[in-house]
Amino acid sequence: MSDTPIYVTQPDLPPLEEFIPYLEKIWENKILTNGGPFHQQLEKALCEYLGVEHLALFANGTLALVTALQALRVNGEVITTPYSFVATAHSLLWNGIKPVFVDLKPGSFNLDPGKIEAAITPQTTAILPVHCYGYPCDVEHIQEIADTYGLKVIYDAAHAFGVQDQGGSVLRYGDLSIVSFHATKVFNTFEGGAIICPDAKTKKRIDYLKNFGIADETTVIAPGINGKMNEVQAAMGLLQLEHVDEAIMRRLEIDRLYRQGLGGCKGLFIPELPTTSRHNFSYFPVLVERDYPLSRDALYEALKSLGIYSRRYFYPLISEFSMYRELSSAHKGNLPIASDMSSKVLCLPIYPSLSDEQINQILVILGE
Ligand code: T4K
Repeated sequence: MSDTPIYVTQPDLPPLEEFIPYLEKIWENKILTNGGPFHQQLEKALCEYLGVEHLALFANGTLALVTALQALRVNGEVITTPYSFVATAHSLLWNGIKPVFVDLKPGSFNLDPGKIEAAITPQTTAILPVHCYGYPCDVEHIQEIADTYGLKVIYDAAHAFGVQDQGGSVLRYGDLSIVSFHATKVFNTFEGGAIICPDAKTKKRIDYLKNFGIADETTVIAPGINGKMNEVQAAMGLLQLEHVDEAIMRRLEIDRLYRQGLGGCKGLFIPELPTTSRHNFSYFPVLVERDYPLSRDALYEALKSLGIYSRRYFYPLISEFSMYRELSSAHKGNLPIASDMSSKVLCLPIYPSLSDEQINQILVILGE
């Protein structure tokens, strides 16, 4: 039994005394939100860190997704994955768009581009794939289909902060990408998120849309939402940026310890790391196969009874929730790979303050 609960993740918090000067500055300025100085600094700092040119901060990743779809005037039907957090498909419903679920590529956590074309109808206007656990999608194939059919591509890159391929940040793909800075993410601002945009013109439109659509004191260009990140969140982001590389290094070490420890464990399949030039180790998914002594759910419960809170990300599939399951694309027969993955996956605890001792404890239980 673990003395202190071990969660699937724990926020990486910088020393409190380092945060106080930021708070003092906010108290001094009395600018709390609406694109204040820390907000502006963080947008600049994140562009530099991520190697992207334009980025608009948001209060959370979901509002960023909702606004990204609005900004590109996406409507009708959008092709997306059922294997994600509900926010992915919810952002479509919030825009009055019909989600069309397409299955995963065998052996992957991401949309199968080979199955996208068959799901396109005259109503399809965009594709909304997810770089699940920070594993990049087959971006070239997806873009090829989008170009052929004249579709927009918006990446839900909520898990992909800091992930790079040979050409740089994976956030540069598609028409827009969104990231999440939620407390459970590699880089957190308590709650937070951002849209990565290709040019200044698009960023300007997005900046209006996240502030009710207000362009100036007398002009409102669209029914925008209130999606603004506040100054406390932005200050947290600036401070977190100083520590995030160290945090990712520790995550890498934990990933290695798990891989070494679980390598010979019969019935547990450990997916290979992506072939990216930089991964962020945001999650540690394992697949509990039939020849493991316990079922996936029994293992989840056994860990829980010992104070270890793994998570079944992503079970159930989004397509199984009541607001989606009547859609024809939500039928289980349409999604065999995603259904299989969802029935086997277990995400083990991974976060910088997880100690070697705690990891050993988890390894012993899994190997018993
Ligand atoms: N797209 C994708 C693909 C996403 O995964 C997400 C979010 C979004 C879009 C939307 O982005 P945001 O709007 O959230 O920025 C969590 C997160 O709430 C959610 O952000 C995340 N995905 C999802 C995968 O995981 P839950 O319901 O599992 O979170 P919760 O509260 O159960 O937290 C998990 C564990 O983390 C807890 O057992 C303890 C620990 N924890 C959590 C919080 C909030 C802490 O130690 N401290 C904390 O403050 O959804």
